[in-house]
Amino acid sequence: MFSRILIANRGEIAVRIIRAAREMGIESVAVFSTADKDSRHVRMADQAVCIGPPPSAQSYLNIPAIISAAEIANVDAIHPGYGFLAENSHFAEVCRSCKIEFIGPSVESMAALGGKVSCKQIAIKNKVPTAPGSKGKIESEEEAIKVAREIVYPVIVKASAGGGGRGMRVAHNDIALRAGLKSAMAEAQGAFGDSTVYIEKFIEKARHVEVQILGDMHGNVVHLFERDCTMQRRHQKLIEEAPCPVLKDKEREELCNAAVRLCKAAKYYSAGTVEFLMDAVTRKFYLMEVNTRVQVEHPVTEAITGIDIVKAQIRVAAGEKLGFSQKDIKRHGHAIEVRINAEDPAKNFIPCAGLIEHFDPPGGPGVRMDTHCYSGYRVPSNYDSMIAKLIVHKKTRAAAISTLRRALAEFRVDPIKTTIPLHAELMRNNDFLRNDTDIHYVERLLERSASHG
Ligand code: MV4
Repeated sequence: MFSRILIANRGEIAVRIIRAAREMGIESVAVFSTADKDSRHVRMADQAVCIGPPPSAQSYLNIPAIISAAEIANVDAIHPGYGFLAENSHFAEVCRSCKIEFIGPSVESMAALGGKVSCKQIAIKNKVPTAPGSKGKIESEEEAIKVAREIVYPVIVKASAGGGGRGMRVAHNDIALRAGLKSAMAEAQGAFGDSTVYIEKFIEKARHVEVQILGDMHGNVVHLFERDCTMQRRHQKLIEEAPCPVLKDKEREELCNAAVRLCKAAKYYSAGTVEFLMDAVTRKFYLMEVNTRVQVEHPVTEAITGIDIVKAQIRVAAGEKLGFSQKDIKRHGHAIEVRINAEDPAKNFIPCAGLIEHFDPPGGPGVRMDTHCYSGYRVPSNYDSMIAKLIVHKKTRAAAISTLRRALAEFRVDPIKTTIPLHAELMRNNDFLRNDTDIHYVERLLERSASHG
C-alpha cells in the first residue's frame, strides 16, 4: 500500500480524500493556491505545498508545479479528485513517466472512453444502447444533413471532447443544422482544442441516469447501481439520488450490466461513471458519456451500498484486487444529495463569494455533510461555487425527503447567499415528489417563477 499521497485538488473533495487516506494509514500532502491558504484541506493534511497564485491555470491546473510538489514530498501517488486535471490523460501520462501512481484509470482507458466518439464506437461494438446518429466524426455539412434526414429531426450536434454542455447544438431543420455545426465546431475548438463533432437524434424529454462502476487491474469490473441526476440546471446537477426512483428492477439490471460491459471492453479500472439518458416517453436508454473520475455525487452510492469509493480507488491504484464480486454488493434504502452553492437563486444564481461568519451545518440520524467550510472561512471568487454537499440516507425516498427538509431547515450559512432556500422549496415541489420531471424541468420552473415576479 502507498505511504503517502498528494491530493491535486481543493475544497470538499480534497477533504474527502484526506479523510480516506488517514483512515487507511496513508499520509496526505495537500496543494493549495494563495487564495486557499486558510482552507480546511490545507489544515487537515499532513503536509501542504503552495503551488501558485489564485487562477486555476497557474495553480490547480499547473502540472509542473504539482509534479514538483509531488517529487519534493516524495509521494507514491496522486489523487486528482474531480474537475481540474482529473480527466486529463496527458497528466496521467506525466505521472506515469515520473513513476508516480495516478489514482484513476489507465491512460489508455481514459483516452478510449473520455472521447465521446471513440466511447460510442466501443459501446456499439458491445451492444450498449446508443442514440441513432452518425457512425463517428462528422466530416462535412452534406454528411450531417444526410444523417439528420435519415434519423429524422430534431438532432443534436455534440463535441467529442465536450463537457458541461459546451460544443452542443440542437437543430430542427437543415438551415439550423448548418449553422449549429459551424458554431459547435468553433466552440469545441476554442474550449478543447478539438473540433470533432458527431450527430445524434435529440431525445426531447429525458431523465439523466448514471451507473457507478468500480474496476481493478486484474480484470474485475462491478457496478454499484445507479444514480438519478435529472434535477439540474445549465448542466450543473442540483440534486442526485440513488436508486433512480422510476426504474423497474429489470430495467436497472439491463442498464447496470450494459455499463459493466462497456467498462470491461475498455479494460477499465478505478471508479468511473457511465451516463445514460432515459427517454421519459419510451423508457429506452441511450449512452451519453463516461466520466473517468470520482464524481461529486459519489456519496449517495456509498450510502446505499456501504462501499467507500475513494478508498476503493486508492486500493485499486496500489494494485490490490477489489476483494468483492457483484453478488456481494447489495443496496439498502434511499439516499439524496443536494449541492449547496454560494449563489443567489433570486439573482440568476450569481456567485456570492465572501466571508462566512456563521456556518452551522445540520447533523443527526441519516445525515452526512461533505464540506470544507467553517465559521470564519472566506469563499474565494476564483473557483466553483459549491461550498457543501448535504447527503441523507433513509429506508425510503419519502423518509429521505423528510430528513432532508429537516436538515435544510437546520442549515445556517450567514451572511452569504446560498442555494439552501431553493432546495428547501424543491423538497416540497409536487412534480419532484411524484418524479414528474425531466432534465429541463428546473429551468422551466425557474422561468415560470421569474415571469410571475
Ligand atoms: C443529449 C440530449 C438529448 N438527446 N443527447 C447534455 C450534456 C452532454 N454531454 C449531452 N447532453 C445531452 N445529450 C441526445 N441524443 C440532451 C442533453 C442535455 C442534457 C443531458 C443531461 C442533463 C441535462 C441536459 C441539458 C441539456 C441537454
